[in-house]
Amino acid sequence: PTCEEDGRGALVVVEGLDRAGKSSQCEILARRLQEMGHQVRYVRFPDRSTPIGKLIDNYLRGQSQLDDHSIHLLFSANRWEAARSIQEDIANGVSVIVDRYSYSGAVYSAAKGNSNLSLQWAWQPEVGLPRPDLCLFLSISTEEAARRGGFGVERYENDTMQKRVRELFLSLIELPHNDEICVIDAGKSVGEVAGDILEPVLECMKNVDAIGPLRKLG
Ligand code: ADP
Ligand code: FDM
Ligand code: MG
Repeated sequence: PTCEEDGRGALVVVEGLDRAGKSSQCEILARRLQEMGHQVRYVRFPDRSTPIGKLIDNYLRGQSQLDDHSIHLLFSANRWEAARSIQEDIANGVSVIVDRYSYSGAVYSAAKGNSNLSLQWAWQPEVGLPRPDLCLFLSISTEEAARRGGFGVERYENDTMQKRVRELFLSLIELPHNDEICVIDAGKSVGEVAGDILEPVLECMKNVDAIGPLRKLG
């Protein structure tokens, strides 16, 4: 028996720059919540395992070239194909921890220097997707992130891109409708960040039944 036997799960998204610590923190969070008796699923985007995800993976590894709008819509489609199962889990009392979501989707595409793709255009395909009950933005400077290891070979792993991504992330989280965003200082140690994250997540999980059913992104 778990505490959310009669209630729904929470949809918690973790966002941030490359090497902000998202994947490490998602794993720690999922494990801690499980140990506390909650039902949890950890999901990451892009989900490279589906047919759409394989197209994305090829693109990120530089194995294919795609129009900026086209790859953008594939990233969004990759979330839409997972939306139903996320909704079902949430309804069944399972909390879903998501590693990157619509914010990465809009921001990375709009950060591309050579595209005329606005943040506003990039957001549109996200409208109607399950809306996170809480978004944890792991905030880190590009310099600090770079110190955590050199850039890999994937697309977007370069200094110019990361700087633009950070600026766009910051402009997005300041929008008034994004009230569920919690900014976390990701420059601290792994353990400290994990501690800072746990508190707002537990608070959110306690409050989801007061929020009512899972909402949709607008
Ligand atoms: P992301 O998923 O955001 O790209 P990761 O969790 O994969 O980030 O972490 C990127 C790298 O930084 C890994 O080598 C990880 O061990 C290290 N790392 C993660 N969090 C911290 C931290 N708080 N302090 C120092 N190094 C960290
Ligand atoms: N990315 C990720 C996007 O450009 N759009 C998206 O919608 C998502 C979810 O893909 F550079 C980018 C961000 C990053 C790359 O990231 C894959 P991971 O977290 O290292 O797999
Ligand atoms: Mg990661």
